[in-house]
Amino acid sequence: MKLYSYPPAPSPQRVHIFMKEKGIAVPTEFIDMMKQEQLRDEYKVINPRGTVPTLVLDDGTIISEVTAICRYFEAINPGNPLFGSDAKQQAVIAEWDHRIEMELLTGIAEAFRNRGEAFKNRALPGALDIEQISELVPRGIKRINFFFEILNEQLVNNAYVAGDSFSVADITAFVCVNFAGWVKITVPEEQTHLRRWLHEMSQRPSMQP
Ligand SMILES: N[C@@H](CCC(=O)N[C@@H](CS)C(=O)NCC(=O)O)C(=O)O
Repeated sequence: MKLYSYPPAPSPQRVHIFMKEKGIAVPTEFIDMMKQEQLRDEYKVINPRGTVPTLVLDDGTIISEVTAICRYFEAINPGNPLFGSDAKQQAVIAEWDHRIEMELLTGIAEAFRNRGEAFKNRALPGALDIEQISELVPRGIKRINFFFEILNEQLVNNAYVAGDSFSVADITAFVCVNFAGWVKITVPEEQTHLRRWLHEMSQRPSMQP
């Protein structure tokens, strides 16, 4: 098994935190996104999508979605389940994890990639060159601020994002809340529940930079 990764980027970060929480170590090759190594032909032979992370299994199977990689790790290391134990817990965790990806992560990506020279014609990650749409920047900012309010509300009566135990949804949310800082959005003073949770998450050994 081998992981291809660029740990400073949000998607790979989710996998690295997950692995630390589960106590999993996998040989890892560094793909330098600053040098656009994810778009080189040598890498695209491994993952034609041109994205990181990528997990290659011993039989050659390629897994290139964060959630799919984490699910694979969970299945082969079922102790300390991060996708939930019983049916209800699994559904609630899946709901929050998916919402955070679809509503918060995509909002941040909209705001981050649709401005600036660095992402000119690179408005989406991966192999498809696509032009920026400047109107997506304010839309993304609005989506981030809205979802921070949703998270703050959810954390009023819940210790963790998906209830009373730590889960993969906390990892996704933690990475996203920090990623929002890349577009200069931080948790406002008045969102005390989200701030409490963020502080607690940042104390976990797996979340250390
Ligand atoms: N759909 C993949 C996307 C992973 C992804 O977007 N990774 C980013 C790094 S955070 C990437 O590879 N970007 C390549 C690029 O910007 O060209 C997932 O959710 O795992």
